[in-house]
Amino acid sequence: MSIRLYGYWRSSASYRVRIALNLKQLDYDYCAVHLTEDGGEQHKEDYFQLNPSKLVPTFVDEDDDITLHQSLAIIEYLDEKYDQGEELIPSHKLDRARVRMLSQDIACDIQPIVNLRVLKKLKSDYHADDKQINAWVRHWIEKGFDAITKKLETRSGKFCYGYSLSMIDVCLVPQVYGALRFGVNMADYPLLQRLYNNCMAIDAFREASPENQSDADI
Ligand SMILES: N[C@@H](CCC(=O)N[C@@H](CS)C(=O)NCC(=O)O)C(=O)O
Repeated sequence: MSIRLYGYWRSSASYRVRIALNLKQLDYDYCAVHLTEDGGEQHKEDYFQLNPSKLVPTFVDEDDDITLHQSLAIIEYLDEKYDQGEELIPSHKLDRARVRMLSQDIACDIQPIVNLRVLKKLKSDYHADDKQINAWVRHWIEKGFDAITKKLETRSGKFCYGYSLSMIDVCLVPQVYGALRFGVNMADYPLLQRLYNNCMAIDAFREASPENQSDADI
């Protein structure tokens, strides 16, 4: 098995896949793609050949000649392929649908609106300043956090979906990291803060965190 993950330390989508790889107890090589230096390495020709979306992460399994994009698709693939480690997608179909629903509440309804390329467009074409950009990010994260708090009130236990880890926890932790970075007041989200803390007590989450990556620039 020879897995390579192309990612960026602060990218929440890359962070999701790093957590999943750790929870599945898989070794991998981390290839850093700098998203801001020199106009962004995601826009260079060699990375475009690997991922025409010009986004991270990209997952490569050389032994099986597999290249995958989209963090949730990668996580589901890993979970189906490898029995070892945590089961991230439940086997019962209704549980599975709910885990996907709550994961997508974060990965589809929050992160894409606050992604780097959206913020760059707000700046270049609509002349938003840093204060307005930060307010934009906080607004969409808070709207998303309000929604998932309500849904998790009836679903969570120690973790987002009851008492076992799932793909939702893998999505929540990077989104809380992003929220803290942009100044969301997590005191307004005690349930999410508690679930985040429970995950961060686990090595697989801590080792995947941005500040522990080889390309961390802090
Ligand atoms: N839906 C994609 C999102 C990928 C994505 O938005 N990646 C961001 C970092 S979190 C990125 O590469 N941004 C670069 C840019 O906006 O230029 C996934 O889940 O993998």
